[in-house]
Amino acid sequence: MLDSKSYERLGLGAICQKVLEGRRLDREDGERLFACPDVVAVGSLAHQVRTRLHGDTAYYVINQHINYSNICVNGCRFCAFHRKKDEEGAFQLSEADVVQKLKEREHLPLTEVHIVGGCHPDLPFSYFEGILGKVKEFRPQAYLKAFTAVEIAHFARNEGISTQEVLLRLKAAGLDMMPGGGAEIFSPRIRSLLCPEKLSGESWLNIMREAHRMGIKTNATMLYGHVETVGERLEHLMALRELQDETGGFVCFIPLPFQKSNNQVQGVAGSTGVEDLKNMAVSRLMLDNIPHLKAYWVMLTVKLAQVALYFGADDFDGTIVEEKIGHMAGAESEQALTRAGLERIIREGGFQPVERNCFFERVHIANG
Ligand code: V47
Repeated sequence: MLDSKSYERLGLGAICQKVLEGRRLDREDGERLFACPDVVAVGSLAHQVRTRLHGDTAYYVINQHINYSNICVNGCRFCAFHRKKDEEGAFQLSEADVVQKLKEREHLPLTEVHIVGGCHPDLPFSYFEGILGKVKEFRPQAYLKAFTAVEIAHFARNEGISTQEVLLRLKAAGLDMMPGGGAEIFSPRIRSLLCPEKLSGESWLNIMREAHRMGIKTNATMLYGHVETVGERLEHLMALRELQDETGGFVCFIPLPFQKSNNQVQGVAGSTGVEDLKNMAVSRLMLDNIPHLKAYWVMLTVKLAQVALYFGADDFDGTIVEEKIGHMAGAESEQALTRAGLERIIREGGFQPVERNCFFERVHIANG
């Protein structure tokens, strides 16, 4: 922490007081934090909260990402991953392909398999149930974190059933948790510019509410650093905070800095390192009821993600193995990290690495 005079001088005196007393920040506080030129001052407040919640622990997970298809009816302008059905580069994995991907990493002690894809026009719902079943069969010890709220709405529409029924059937097929993707920025202004075909922000929140009420925990994301305003970021964070007050179902928040290659968002420079760190810190400070904050190294780069552990983040995500969504959009990070690599980065950052599962329960490593 800086001395109180420094916070006063930066116009953060009242906010510092609230943080120390564990009181909730309002939108005006968020605006003041974003406007503060001293990223270290903002970060020090977030670090105070992070340390209160998690001490010097930094979590990681041994996981594998599997994208079952990039064929998508939505065509979001920021996305470099999606393809139309007959377009070059379009792919769709069979159950056998999914199992093959798992087999290739059989040696990894996975606790999480993260499965997402595009909104495919005509794959039957039984395909998704089938994939979950196969992954569970091959990896009975791993939790399945699969399908964003956007995919859930899409399955329901295609199949002519309710989103509740979709969730119930996926749960029966082995779904343990849902990832936080597809949230983008809830602002209707931004959605009409960047992803007009996609589920609205309000509907994304409604599906998460439904999942939480059914006992399905989820994560949440925010895509930033494109054409959104700071006010729109704050509205997004506060909408998540409000739903979390109601359901308590969000486990981890993941800010996703926009990657600018190979997509249709033109003339946007992307976020800078300081902006990424400030965004991380403000997220930690505003989201006082979401326990975990992920420094997603794929989008941030490994080096900045390491620094972000001092700006509010307590999680480093994991091994990942094969990542497509960020890398197809120009992410410069590695494709995968090893346990040793993750632990080294965390330790050299001055934190204690702790392996977790998708619910942030500690994993006890045999003979470890
Ligand atoms: O939903 C798409 C975003 C998300 C770009 O829940 C982009 O544990 C940046 O949600 N630049 C997928 N981002 C990633 C995601 C995620 C990752 C890791 C863990 C979890 C979790 C969730 O990536 C998409 C979309 O919001 N995205 N294009 C882009 N150009």
